[in-house]
Amino acid sequence: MKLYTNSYGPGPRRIIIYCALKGIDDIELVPIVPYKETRTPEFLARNPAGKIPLLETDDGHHIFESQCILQYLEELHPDPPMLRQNERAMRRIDVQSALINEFFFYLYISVLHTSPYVSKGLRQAPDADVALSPFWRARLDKIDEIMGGNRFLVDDAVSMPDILLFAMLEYIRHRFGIMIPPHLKGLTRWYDRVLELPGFDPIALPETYFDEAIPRLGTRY
Ligand SMILES: N[C@@H](CCC(=O)N[C@@H](CS)C(=O)NCC(=O)O)C(=O)O
Repeated sequence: MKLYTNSYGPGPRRIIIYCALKGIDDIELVPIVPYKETRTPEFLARNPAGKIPLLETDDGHHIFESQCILQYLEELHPDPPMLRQNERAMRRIDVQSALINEFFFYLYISVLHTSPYVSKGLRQAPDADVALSPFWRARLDKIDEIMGGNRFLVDDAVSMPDILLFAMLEYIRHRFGIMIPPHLKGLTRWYDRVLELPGFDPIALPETYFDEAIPRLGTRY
């Protein structure tokens, strides 16, 4: 199997974190530069959406969308289970996963319209952040509320939503200086708990990602 990927994008990081936690080390990694090598005719023939991560199976099928790749890998590597067998946990996994994807959708549009990192080539409308910020904040509040007193997002063991959300929060923290709002104490503790999981390596963004923007703009909550 081959994974077309990079080492730091939030989608790619989901797969990297999953494989580290599961001890999967037999997938060949093919490094891809996003927005460049993702737009070539060869790449688009493999993934019409032109995105990484992209998994090529041993029988030549292509699977894209990080969540779909994780579901496929989970079928091959069911232990320890990241998508639970019991009905109640499965429903919580579905709800948390849906909220996480909504959270990231709203947040990413906000960031696109406000971050100097992504301003090139886009006509930014900073009001988008004002309009959308309550939407992503509400999703994060709900994720925290559903987690309640559990150690992880669904129960006391790691499951797929932990991986889905962590990769997103890690990326926006390091790239855009957006932190977990401090009133979400459960999620704040959860973030540190994930960082301590065995096999887990923190993200390393390429040098080219750093400029003076975060020091200049400060972190946001
Ligand atoms: N929903 C997709 C998002 C993937 C995504 O946005 N990938 C970015 C890098 S993290 C990408 O490949 N961008 C390149 C492009 O748009 O050309 C997933 O979860 O896999």
